[in-house]
Amino acid sequence: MSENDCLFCKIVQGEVPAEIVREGERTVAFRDINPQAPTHVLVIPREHHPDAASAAAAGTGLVDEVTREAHEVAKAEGVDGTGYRLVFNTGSGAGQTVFHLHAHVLGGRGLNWPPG
Ligand code: IU
Repeated sequence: MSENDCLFCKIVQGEVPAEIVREGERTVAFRDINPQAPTHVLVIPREHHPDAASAAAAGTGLVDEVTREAHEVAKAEGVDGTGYRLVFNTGSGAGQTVFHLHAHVLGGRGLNWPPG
């Protein structure tokens, strides 16, 4: 499943460039173009789902898979030991701007709580 005009579908299809750090059968991980931490990688499913909630509700198993891949990225980036933050912005009020499920993997610096 892909959607016209979905930027992340275009990254999956190689139509928009991205610095890919990891690829799985059902997922792709690439560096965020506007990094908010020394490690800031986005993990997305190849299949288009607008957000984590809708992918979970569809019973795709993709939220689990994205989460597993995010942990592999954290290990590869060397931030699993100190800790990292996994964020699924869900809805525009929470700051979601790209409506294709993605997990932000943030690490490599101290992260405050609560987030802004
Ligand atoms: P958000 O959770 O939907 O706000 O996250 C979208 C992220 O996608 C955001 O951090 C952007 O910097 C990032 N991004 C990107 O990595 N490449 C792009 O071409 C675009 C956005 I547009």
